[in-house]
Amino acid sequence: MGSVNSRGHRTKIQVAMMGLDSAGKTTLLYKLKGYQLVKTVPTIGFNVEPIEALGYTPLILWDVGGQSQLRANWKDYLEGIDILVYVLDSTDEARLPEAIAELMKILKDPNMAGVPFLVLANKQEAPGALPLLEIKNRLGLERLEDHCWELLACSALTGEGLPEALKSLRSLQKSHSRGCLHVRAHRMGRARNPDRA
Ligand SMILES: Nc1nc2c(ncn2[C@@H]2O[C@H](COP(=O)(O)OP(=O)(O)OP(=O)(O)O)[C@@H](O)[C@H]2O)c(=O)[nH]1
Ligand SMILES: [Mg+2]
Repeated sequence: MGSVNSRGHRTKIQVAMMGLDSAGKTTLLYKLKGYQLVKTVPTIGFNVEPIEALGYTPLILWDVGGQSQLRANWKDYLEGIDILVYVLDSTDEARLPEAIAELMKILKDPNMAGVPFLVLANKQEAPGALPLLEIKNRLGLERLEDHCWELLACSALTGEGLPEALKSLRSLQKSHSRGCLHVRAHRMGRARNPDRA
């Protein structure tokens, strides 16, 4: 998947987006594209879109279907990726353990060695969404030593947190090539201190 020019610079940043079914991946993809809110259907296979911003290397965002019978195929999308985006449904407390277990499986894949990842706690605008601090504690990502990661709150519905998500992807991509500088958790519209997330 990786794309490098003759000077060794990335011409595209390949991003795989995964997470359980109904986490909001497809809604996120099209919101990031700037489209009007689209009504989604469960993704069978994948959607892929370039996300371009003036002056930045384009991101190629692969949105992979998350239904349980499709997850065996996730590994096929990990080869050559620069960053993983893992989307959680913050309102689905019942399936949070399953979502975390699937993330841990992905991180064990040999293609994920050293690959940074961004966890998006989506649907944060919904009543009953788990607070980011609770999600952060349940994820226990501090234990991971082999990856740079960030955790962000967002809403694909309102678009809140998405500019920050794009910023995170840029900084994680740099950390991929320069070593891990930081791990962070950001809450929507609040201070950026992880202890206050
Ligand atoms: N309240 C709320 N609902 C959302 C948000 N993002 C997505 N949804 C809804 O969640 C449902 C599932 O969204 P999708 O984007 O299709 O989910 P997906 O992760 O692509 O699901 P699969 O393709 O099956 O893997 C839809 O009804 C969306 O409208 C959000 O930020 N807030
Ligand atoms: Mg989908």
